[in-house]
Amino acid sequence: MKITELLDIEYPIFQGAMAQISTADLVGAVSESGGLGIIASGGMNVEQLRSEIRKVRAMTSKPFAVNLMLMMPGVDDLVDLIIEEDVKIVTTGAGTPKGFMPKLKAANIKVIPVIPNVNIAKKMEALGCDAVIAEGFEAGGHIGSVSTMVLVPSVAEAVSIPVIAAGGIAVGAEMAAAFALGAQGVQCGTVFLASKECPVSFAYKQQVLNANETSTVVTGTTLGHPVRAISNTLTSQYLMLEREGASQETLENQTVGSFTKAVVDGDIENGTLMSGQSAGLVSEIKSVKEIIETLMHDANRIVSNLVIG
Ligand code: TUI
Repeated sequence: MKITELLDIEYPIFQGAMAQISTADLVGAVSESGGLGIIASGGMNVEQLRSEIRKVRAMTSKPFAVNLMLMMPGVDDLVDLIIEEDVKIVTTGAGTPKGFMPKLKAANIKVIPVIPNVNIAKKMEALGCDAVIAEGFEAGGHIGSVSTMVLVPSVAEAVSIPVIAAGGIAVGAEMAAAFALGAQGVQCGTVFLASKECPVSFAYKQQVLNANETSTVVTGTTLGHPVRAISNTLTSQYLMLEREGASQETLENQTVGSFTKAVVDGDIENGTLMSGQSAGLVSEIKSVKEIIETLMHDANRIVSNLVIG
């Protein structure tokens, strides 16, 4: 079954769950425009998540999802809330949803994990997941090590459930390419970060618009949790400390509260401006509706005109 039919959405475009960013304002706009809006529950408690779910429902009657950041403590309570609030679709990140599968499936919830390689994709299929989001190294935030170009066809070959491509996708040409690689949909974060409806500081959006394809860097590789963000004073200091072999404690102290500094305060030098490499392809702030319609229109036009050989 097509992913649009499976989830009852108009367009095969997911909005990536960005912690502290993908809240009702953005999610409601994406779902109302025919894509799949996804609430990022990372950093939220039960009451905050309940409030965001209800705000989205006040904005749209169309389907939306909640993302579970599995590294976060307190996920159990959020799972119970999702079931209680009758949310129909859950995406997961940064771990395996194994422990929650019986509960989620008993509640008839579609479960769609983000995965960084074929091995984990196969495990998710065996667990009974409904689809997977194959997220490449180009993505923003916490990332795996395989590029989208290699990951998507490898995962599409290895599993029979639908594959959604993520990491680096911001324009129609890339959406067309993702479908050519075997994906049935795309998930985009960075392009929605720069949307009118996105609640981040204007300074953060401006840095995405100013970025080119070389503007992001990956920090945290030495600690085993690589994170992609726009290069600034904080990432330069952090990378220097990593090169000098600084301790885990020293490195972790560098980034305490740094994401909030970027999202809320607009501190573009000392905040962590998580973003994918596709920031280089985003040059103007558009409405969510315009972003979705442009992606669909351009991808279809490019596919129709494609000639090989
Ligand atoms: O989760 C993400 N991206 C994120 S989470 C996040 S919050 C954060 N902030 C600071 C430091 C660290 C995290 C920011 N960005 N993407 C989805 C993703 N999932 N990428 C990689 C994975 C993943 C990794 C391992 C999924 C499954 C997995 O293992 C499954 C297993 O077999 O245990």
